[in-house]
Amino acid sequence: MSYVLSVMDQVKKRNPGEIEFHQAIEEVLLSLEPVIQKHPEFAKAGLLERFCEPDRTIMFRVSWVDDAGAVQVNRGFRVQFNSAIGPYKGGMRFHPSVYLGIVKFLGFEQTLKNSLTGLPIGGGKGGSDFDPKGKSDAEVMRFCQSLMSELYRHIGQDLDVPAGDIGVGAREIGYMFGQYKRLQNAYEAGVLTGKGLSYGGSLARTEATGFGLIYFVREMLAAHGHNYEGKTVVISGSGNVAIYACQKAQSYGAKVVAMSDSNGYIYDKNGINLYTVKRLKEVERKRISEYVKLHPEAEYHEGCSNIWSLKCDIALPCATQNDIDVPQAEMLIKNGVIAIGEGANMPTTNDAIKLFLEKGVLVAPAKAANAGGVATSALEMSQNSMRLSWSFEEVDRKLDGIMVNIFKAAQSAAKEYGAEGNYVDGANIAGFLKVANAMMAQGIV
Ligand code: NDP
Ligand code: 2IT
Repeated sequence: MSYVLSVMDQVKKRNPGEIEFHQAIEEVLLSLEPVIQKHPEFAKAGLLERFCEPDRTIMFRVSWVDDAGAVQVNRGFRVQFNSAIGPYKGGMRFHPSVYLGIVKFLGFEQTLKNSLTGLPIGGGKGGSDFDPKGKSDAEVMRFCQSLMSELYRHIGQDLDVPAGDIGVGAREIGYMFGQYKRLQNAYEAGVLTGKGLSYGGSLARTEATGFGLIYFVREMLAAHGHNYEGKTVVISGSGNVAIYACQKAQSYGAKVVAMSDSNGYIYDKNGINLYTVKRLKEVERKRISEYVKLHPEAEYHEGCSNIWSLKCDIALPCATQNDIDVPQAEMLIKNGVIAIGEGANMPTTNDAIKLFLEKGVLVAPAKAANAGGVATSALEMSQNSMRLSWSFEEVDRKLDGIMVNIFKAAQSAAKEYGAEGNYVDGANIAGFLKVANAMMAQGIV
C-alpha cells in the first residue's frame, strides 16, 4: 500500500463514523500522490499523519435558558487544526447537523484554504449543534454568551480567531465579541472577524466570500475563453455567500435564475430580484418561498436538490456540503453546464467532481474559490492591528488581487504536477506545499 493510502486508512480507523472528515481527507490526499513521489522526505517526517491530525480538539457543554424558562443544553466545538503558518483561523457554524466530523472536515479544508490566500493564517473551525432558526434575539444572545464563557479561554488575536459560517452572521459575532470583551477585560478587536463596522469590522467582509467566488470563476472562465456576459447562473442557498455571489455575477452581466434555502428553490426566468431576496433573508429572516408572493411570475418548488435540474451555464453551490452528488451532476452535464464554482465548503461529492472533470466541466474548488471570505478576515485582522480602516474600494481591490493570485497558484501547480486544467488537484497541491514546507522547517511537533 502506498504511503498516501496507508495514511488514509489510518485516518478512517482513528476517526470512526466521521464521514465528512474521511471524504475531505480522501479528496486531498489522493491529489497529493505526485507531491509525495517528488518529496520522499515528507513521508520520512510523518508529514501526512501529522497533517491529518488536528493540533487540538475542544468540546464543551453550552447550557442556556430559553424564553420559556426551560434549560437547553448544546455542544460547542473548536478544532484547532494547524498553526504552521499562523494563528488558527476559521468560522463558527451553528446548525443542528454540527458534530465533530463536520467541524474536522471544515478545519482540515480551512488549513489548505488559508494557505492559498498567501496570508499568515493557520486553520481552525468551530461551531455548535444549536439551531438559530425560530429563536428570539434574546435566546441567541444568551446562547452566544454561554458558548463564549468557555470558548474565550481557548482563543485570542494571536492564538485562534473565529468568524462566521452557516448560522453565524453579524448578530452572533456581535454577541460573542461583547462577551469575550467582558471576560477578557481588554479590547482585543482582532479576536473575532466579521465584526460590525462600528467596532472593528472591515468594509467588504460581508460581501467578500461571494464576490471572491465570482472573481475566481471569472479567472477560470477567462483561461478557457469564456466570460459571464449573458450566461445563465443557478445558485443554491440564499445566505451570505449566495447573496453576494448573485450580486457580483449580475454586475458582470450574468442572469441568475434560481436560488434556494433548505426547504425549496425559486425559479425566476426574468432573473432573480436580489433586493427582494436580501430583504427576506437579511432583514426579515423568512423563507425563500415568500419570494413568489412579491414576484408572481416566479415559481417556487419544494425540495432544494432539484434546483440542479434547471438548465444553466454556471452552477454555484453556495449552501452546504454534499449538495451536488452524481445524479445532480448528471443533470447539470446533460443540460450543458460549463463551470461549477464552489461557494460552499465541499458542496460536491468526490464522485461528482470526478464526473465533471471527466466530462470537461470546469471546477472551481471550494478551498480556492471561497477563500475570499477568510482572506478578507485576515485583512480585517491587519486593520485591527494597525488601528485604522481601509475604504471599501481598497479592500475589494486587495480581495480581487488575492483571488487572481489563488487562481494562478492552482493553475500552475496543476500544470507542474501533470494535471493541467484540474484546479481541484492544483489547489490541493499549492495549499499543501506551503504548509508542508513550514512544518518541515519547524521539526517534529
Ligand atoms: P448562511 O447561514 O448565511 O446561509 C446558508 C444557506 O445555505 C441558507 O440559505 C441555508 O438555508 C442553506 N443551507 C444550510 N444548510 C443547509 C442544508 N443542510 N440543506 C440545504 N440548505 C442548507 O451561511 P453562509 O452563506 O455563510 O455559508 C454557506 C456556505 O458557504 C457554507 O458551506 C459555508 O461553510 C461556506 N462558506 C462561508 C463563508 C463565509 O464567509 N460566510 C466563507 C467560505 C465558505 P436555510 O436558511 O433554510 O437553512
Ligand atoms: O469557510 C470559511 O472560510 C469561513 N467560514 C470564513 C472563515 C473566516 O475566518 O473568515
